[in-house]
Amino acid sequence: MLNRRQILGVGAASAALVSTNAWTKTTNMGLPEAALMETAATQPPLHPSTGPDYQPVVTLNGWTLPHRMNNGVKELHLVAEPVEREMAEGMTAYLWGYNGQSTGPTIEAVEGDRVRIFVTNKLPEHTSVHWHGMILPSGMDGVVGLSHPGIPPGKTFVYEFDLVKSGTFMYHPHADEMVQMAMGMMGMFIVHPRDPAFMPVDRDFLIMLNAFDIDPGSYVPKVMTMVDFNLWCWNSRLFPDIDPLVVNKHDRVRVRVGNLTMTNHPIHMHGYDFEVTCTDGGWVRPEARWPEVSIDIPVGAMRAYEFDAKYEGDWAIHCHKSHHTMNAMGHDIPTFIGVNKSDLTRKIRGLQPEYMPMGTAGMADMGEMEMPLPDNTVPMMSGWGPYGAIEMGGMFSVVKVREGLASDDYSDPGWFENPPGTQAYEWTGELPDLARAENARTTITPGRTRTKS
Ligand SMILES: [Cu+2]
Repeated sequence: MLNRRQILGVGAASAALVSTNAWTKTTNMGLPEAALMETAATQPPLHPSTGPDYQPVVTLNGWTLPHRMNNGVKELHLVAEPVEREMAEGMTAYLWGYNGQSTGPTIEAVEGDRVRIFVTNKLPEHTSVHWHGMILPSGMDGVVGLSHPGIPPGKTFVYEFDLVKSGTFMYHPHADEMVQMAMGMMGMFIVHPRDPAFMPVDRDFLIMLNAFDIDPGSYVPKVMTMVDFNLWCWNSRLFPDIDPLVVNKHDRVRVRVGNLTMTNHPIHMHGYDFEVTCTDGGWVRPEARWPEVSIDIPVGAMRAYEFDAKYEGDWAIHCHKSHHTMNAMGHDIPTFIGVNKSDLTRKIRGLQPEYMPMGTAGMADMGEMEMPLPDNTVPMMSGWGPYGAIEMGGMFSVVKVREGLASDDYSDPGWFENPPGTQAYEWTGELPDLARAENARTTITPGRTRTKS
């Protein structure tokens, strides 16, 4: 027979069990509301309302998912669903994503937090969420068939784990992955250090590299494409409509870049050198860092780099694969450089007066031409700067460093005005005959220095 104390003990034990059981609690509390985002505009940083302070990230053309606290657990609600994403002005794609957008909302939490993430599946097939780079229990890892059964359409699964380390992580389905990722299902998961004094920055930007193959004039990605994608995006957005990275002069700036495409992307930023300070494996110790001006982001990986914003200006930031700074291009166009097409042009204009020959002097004229395009298509290269067409598309933006911006001001400050004497200019004096290398060679005497005093 149990005495009163033993009964109480049993009662306390079962109460403790109940309090760690997610289902019981959520039945009482109900599902956290699923926030939805209707716009592709960059949302202001979401400062923490509870717990340790941190500098929240800014996801270019994206947003951070709000959470609620439930008995010390951070609860979030992701909804996997078909979405309409404005990839650039004049072009919308029918994708799959989370909470109204692709890429999905950024998740932000703090090292040591326990998170409970509800995932509701509104797709026509099963899905799962893999928490890329996270240290967590095997059953929470989100590999369909291995970690747990797929989340059937219409059902909600719960992932719950402790965030044992800070850093930059990603999330994406590990279910029918080729299709679901080609459709745009991915997002980033930032775990801030518990100690706000650990590697603090003033601005912290997020870019997820992703790619689609959408024929000009159509809306749905071709999911069977393996290499030859035609839209190279940051957060499912294309230049000229990727927002700039607005930075206050003297800020310490971090840029975190994740890559869930099928190829590597050397991300090159002008005007600065910088150091890799974090990978999805963790923070890089100061003595292990080295300087770079381009950082290759491997497939399925993340690199974060940091710099002190010492130099004012408008600095290009882009993938250094030149085909990745183009939009919707066909790759089977012959090269016409040096070809005289005037005869042909005259004949075609007899039939079609508006015909324009392209590419005989290079392709730069593509940036300025207002060519008739099919509906729902972005020009191959476009975007206007203060001095003309920028002749870029795809994975391109501008880091705008300005003096005296307020700490949460990310609004576009317009174009940089170069101080007098600091801009390239046209030479209007006389042009001497240029010495050809061939002639130059004959004037060099072997074994002698070229310059005599
Ligand atoms: Cu690239």
